[in-house]
Amino acid sequence: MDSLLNWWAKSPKTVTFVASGAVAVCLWATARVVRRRRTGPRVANYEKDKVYMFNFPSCRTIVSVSPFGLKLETWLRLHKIPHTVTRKIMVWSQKGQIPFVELNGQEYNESNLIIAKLTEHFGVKDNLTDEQEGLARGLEMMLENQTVYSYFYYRYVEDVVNFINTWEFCGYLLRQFLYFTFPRGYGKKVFYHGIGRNSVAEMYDMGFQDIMALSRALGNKQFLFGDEPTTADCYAFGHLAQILYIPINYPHKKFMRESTPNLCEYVDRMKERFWPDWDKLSLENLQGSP
Ligand SMILES: N[C@@H](CCC(=O)N[C@@H](CS)C(=O)NCC(=O)O)C(=O)O
Repeated sequence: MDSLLNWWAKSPKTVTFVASGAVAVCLWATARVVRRRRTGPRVANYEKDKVYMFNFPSCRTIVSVSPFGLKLETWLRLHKIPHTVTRKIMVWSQKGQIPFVELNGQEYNESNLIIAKLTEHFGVKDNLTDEQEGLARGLEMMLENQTVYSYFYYRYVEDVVNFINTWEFCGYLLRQFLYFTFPRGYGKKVFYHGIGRNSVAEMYDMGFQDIMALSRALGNKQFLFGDEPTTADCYAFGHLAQILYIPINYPHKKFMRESTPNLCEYVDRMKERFWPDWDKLSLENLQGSP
């Protein structure tokens, strides 16, 4: 014990790093074992045709730091689908990601596949023309296959410490581990995606151009396709809310404020329309479990 304390006194950074690595490995191994052992649904006494969604805990200024989770929750609200949300860390889908849902004892994962499944199951529809459907698909894929990597690079690589500090649901040791691993993991991720082979300025500019395209598509309308919101608005809100509401200095936030004020008003409009309980939920769910 004494030698451990001596080691801590001599090199606190190394000890913190080794300890946080050990904690993270234990959490990861536990999550794997729990995932493998699970044979039935997480929610055993489920109500028929009720969606049980799993998402990250909240941060003070945003209900979910997962754009995919925020999109899906907003979509469930848009279509008034009966649901409850469990906000926890270390609860992963069978594919190892968040968000995911259970419906009638069956897991569905990957947010876009979940939306497709629930659209069919609940018979909900957006009432768009074929042309609008085509445009919506293009905007959704732009957001999820390019824009997201542009702003994720900032938060997971360039400003990871400030970003992770908004995650009150993570303990001290886990945060130390994430400061170290996220920039490396995301650096690789964007490199193999391809966008990361460009300079950082080019990567950000690609995100700006996407945001400008959304702003032009919105124009003076209330929502992307008119006076009523549709699924495409849930995608846009899920992502743009990350940029506007998380208190870090994304270059995309400055760009939006200076160049696309219509989008800033639109994000607030979506929040007001679907999230009257935003502040309450954000503050109520700050703690992860375990
Ligand atoms: N394409 C997935 C993306 C989900 C995703 O990337 N979720 C993140 C949280 S925002 C996650 O679970 N990351 C952990 C991992 O990928 O290992 C979806 O739309 O559901």
